[in-house]
Amino acid sequence: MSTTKKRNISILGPDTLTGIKLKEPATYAAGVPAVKVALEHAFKEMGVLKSFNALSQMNQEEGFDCPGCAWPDPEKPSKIGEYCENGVKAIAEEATNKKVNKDFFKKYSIEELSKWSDYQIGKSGRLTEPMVLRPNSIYYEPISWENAYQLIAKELKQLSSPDEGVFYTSGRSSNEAAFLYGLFVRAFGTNNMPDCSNMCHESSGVALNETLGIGKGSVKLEDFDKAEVVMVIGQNPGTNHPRMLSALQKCKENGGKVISINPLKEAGLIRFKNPQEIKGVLSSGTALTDVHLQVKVNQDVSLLKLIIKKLVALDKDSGGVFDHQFIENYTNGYDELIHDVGQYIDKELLDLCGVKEEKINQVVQLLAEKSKIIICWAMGLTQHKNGVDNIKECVNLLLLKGSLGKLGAGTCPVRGHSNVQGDRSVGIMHHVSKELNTAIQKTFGFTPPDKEGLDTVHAIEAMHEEKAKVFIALGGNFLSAASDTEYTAEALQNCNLTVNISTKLNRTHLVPGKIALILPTLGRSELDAKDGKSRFFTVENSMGKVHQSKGMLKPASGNLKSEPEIIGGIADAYFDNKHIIDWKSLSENYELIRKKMALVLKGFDDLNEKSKGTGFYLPNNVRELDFSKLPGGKAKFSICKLPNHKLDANEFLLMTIRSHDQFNTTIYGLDDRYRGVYNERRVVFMNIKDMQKHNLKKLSVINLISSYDGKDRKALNFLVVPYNIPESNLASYFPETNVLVPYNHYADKSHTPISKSIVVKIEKL
Ligand SMILES: Nc1nc2c(c(=O)[nH]1)N[C@H]1C(S)=C(S)[C@@H](COP(=O)(O)OP(=O)(O)OC[C@H]3O[C@@H](n4cnc5c(=O)[nH]c(N)nc54)[C@H](O)[C@@H]3O)O[C@H]1N2
Ligand SMILES: Nc1nc2c(c(=O)[nH]1)N[C@H]1C(S)=C(S)[C@@H](COP(=O)(O)OP(=O)(O)OC[C@H]3O[C@@H](n4cnc5c(=O)[nH]c(N)nc54)[C@H](O)[C@@H]3O)O[C@H]1N2
Ligand code: SF4
Ligand SMILES: [Mo]
Repeated sequence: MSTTKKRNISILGPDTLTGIKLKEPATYAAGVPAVKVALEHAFKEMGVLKSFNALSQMNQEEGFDCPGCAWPDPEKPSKIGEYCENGVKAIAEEATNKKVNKDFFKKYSIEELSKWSDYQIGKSGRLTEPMVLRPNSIYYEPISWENAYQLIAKELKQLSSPDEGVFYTSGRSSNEAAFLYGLFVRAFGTNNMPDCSNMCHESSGVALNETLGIGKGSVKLEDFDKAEVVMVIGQNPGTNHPRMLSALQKCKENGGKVISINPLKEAGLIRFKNPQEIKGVLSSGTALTDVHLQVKVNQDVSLLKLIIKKLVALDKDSGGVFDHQFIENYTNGYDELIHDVGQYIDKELLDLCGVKEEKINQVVQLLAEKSKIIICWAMGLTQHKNGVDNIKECVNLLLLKGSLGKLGAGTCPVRGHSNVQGDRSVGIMHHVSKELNTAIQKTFGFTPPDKEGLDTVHAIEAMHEEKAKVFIALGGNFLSAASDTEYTAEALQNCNLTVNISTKLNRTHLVPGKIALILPTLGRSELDAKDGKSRFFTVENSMGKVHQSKGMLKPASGNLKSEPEIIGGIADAYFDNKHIIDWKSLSENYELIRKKMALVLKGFDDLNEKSKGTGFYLPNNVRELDFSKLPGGKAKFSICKLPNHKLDANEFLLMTIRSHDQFNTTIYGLDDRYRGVYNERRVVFMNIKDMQKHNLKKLSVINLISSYDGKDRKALNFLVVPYNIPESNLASYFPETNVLVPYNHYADKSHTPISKSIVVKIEKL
């Protein structure tokens, strides 16, 4: 356990083992066990009545949007229930009856709490009132809202430049809150708006913007019904987007094929027993994957290049494989792409990707014959040094096949947090958008800054170097989510003030700046009322559809404020109530915020009305095949390089992934049911041949060590679990392994940390 000098805090928490039980990995997802586990979580946290009350409103038209992932709801949500096991866990976690109040903080110092596991910390309950940690103190104490706002205002005013402030956002915030936050940060005078998406789909945003002119996906939910082929690459939907399995099921029932590309054979992609259907409970369910390509970690470009190369050969031989009309009309760079793939040798690509050629040929045959192709991906592609190229290679394939702008085809980056896409659409970004700045200037009468801001990795660096001194977070758990935990902890502790607007206690609260504030906020399932009238807000799902969400549960405490109100309070205090914007009135009136959003943001006109009912889609140029924003007015083929991993005999590539029982840094439980691991998180999945080579047995205990730029980083005490994973690859859970990710190693262009391909050695205990 590492500690800090200033306060005796454990940065990483305990590394003790919790009593593992292993079973065979599951061969299907959902079914009866999912319903059972979901209800257990719900009843334990919320009690029976509140559980049924909450679940009957979740993802329903007049209810609240699931606080889990960003997968869209169907046009007509099922009245029986439109949610999955992990959606239930998400709501149970938010609507828990347990409370973290002033008595809790009086009893436990942050030094003591920091020795608790993330699981224990998260299970403590909901935050109920604003708390402050004074200089050198180790106990949070209550503070009034007004004094908290004044304290923030004082610290912000003391900065020698607005660029010494860092304003983080996590993807659970509503559009209204995020818009107001972005507006305040710009009015304050900086673009330092790191976002959780910097660690997530930033590589997708960069790749899609450069090639197709929009940083979002192009498919809608109904495209899955019509798709002939769905490729799921670097994504584990059974755990992270469970209702996507229903979409894949429909695709299969309509004759479509599913190809999965993943170093692991994830249960959710093998077979699905839909718990919403009687047959899903009673029968053996629907087989999902037709061909699984067990690619080595971060060799997707090698694999895709080989697939494309084989398709080029087929197209030359017999024709009809590529959509030449589409290529001619809508793309640039075809000849260069064909020339590029021609330079590679099949055998070399084959060795690199580690997939059997016969399987690749099956996929090539499928792709050759079909043209309605969807490619879905998530963190398995984005969190590598060449994350952007991984996605560009997928776009290459879709462009060759003309699989864009038509029903049943397109790009599908599957988003993480339920409103991460919306937050970006309404202005959370460290980049400067001239268009947005002009619209803000016109609508609000102040000039936003035009200097690029800091993204997540650079914000950490700036805080570490004491160039940034105040850190404010609208949601999230920055310390545990970011790379290089110990370095990030030093960065946060260097700050004069750290502020977290949160629903639940997490480790970031326990690794504070000199002064720290916790500002508790309403969860999205809770009734948000003003003067006796309930308010709704809007969110955007993974497919660009904006709709309303209205909480109805009794708030965890009478002393919570909504996110917009908190932002309004901070802004009002900072500007001494003398700004061109009346922050207080604006922050309390969501209808007014939406009116302003409609004036500033493209596609949001008439937001108040349009967001009602099932909502509306934002404009998407790929759906219209309009590439006029790109050079030459056409979509772009890309030349992608192969990743360069030369591992020594004792080195591995480690991917840090999610277990079935967590939402990012929130640990729901200690089981990873689909992978057969129970009651333990400190595990490392390893190929049996590697175990033999390194003289390891099942459940041997090892340390993981990464060495970058001459610095060793260690994660201690992991149990070896023999698993069907390619040789020289390892998998382990985050956030426990984040300590291994060097803060200064990230994807080219997108700056997403390399959390899926960390070079590590192992140390036997
Ligand atoms: N229940 C639950 N739901 C969630 C989350 C959660 O933590 N829990 N998190 C949310 C968030 S913020 C996000 S971003 C998404 C994340 O959703 P995912 O991206 O599905 O999450 P990960 O667990 O990171 O899984 C990545 C998958 O990629 C594979 N993979 C890793 N490296 C490679 C590679 O090099 N190539 C290929 N082809 N595959 C690879 C892994 O084996 C794993 O199956 O889920 C969201 N939904
Ligand atoms: N090694 C490694 N690191 C990773 C990843 C990985 O795959 N591997 N994945 C990365 C990804 S994809 C992401 S998105 C980031 C996630 O990074 P974050 O978004 O920062 O982390 P979360 O764990 O989602 O944040 C959870 C906290 O959010 C707060 N919260 C929950 N709901 C609300 C709400 O409605 N409002 C407010 N204000 N607060 C709320 C709660 O206090 C809770 O403790 O982590 C990244 N880190
Ligand atoms: S798929 Fe995602 S959004 Fe839908 S219920 Fe499950 S966790 Fe919630
Ligand atoms: Mo994410």
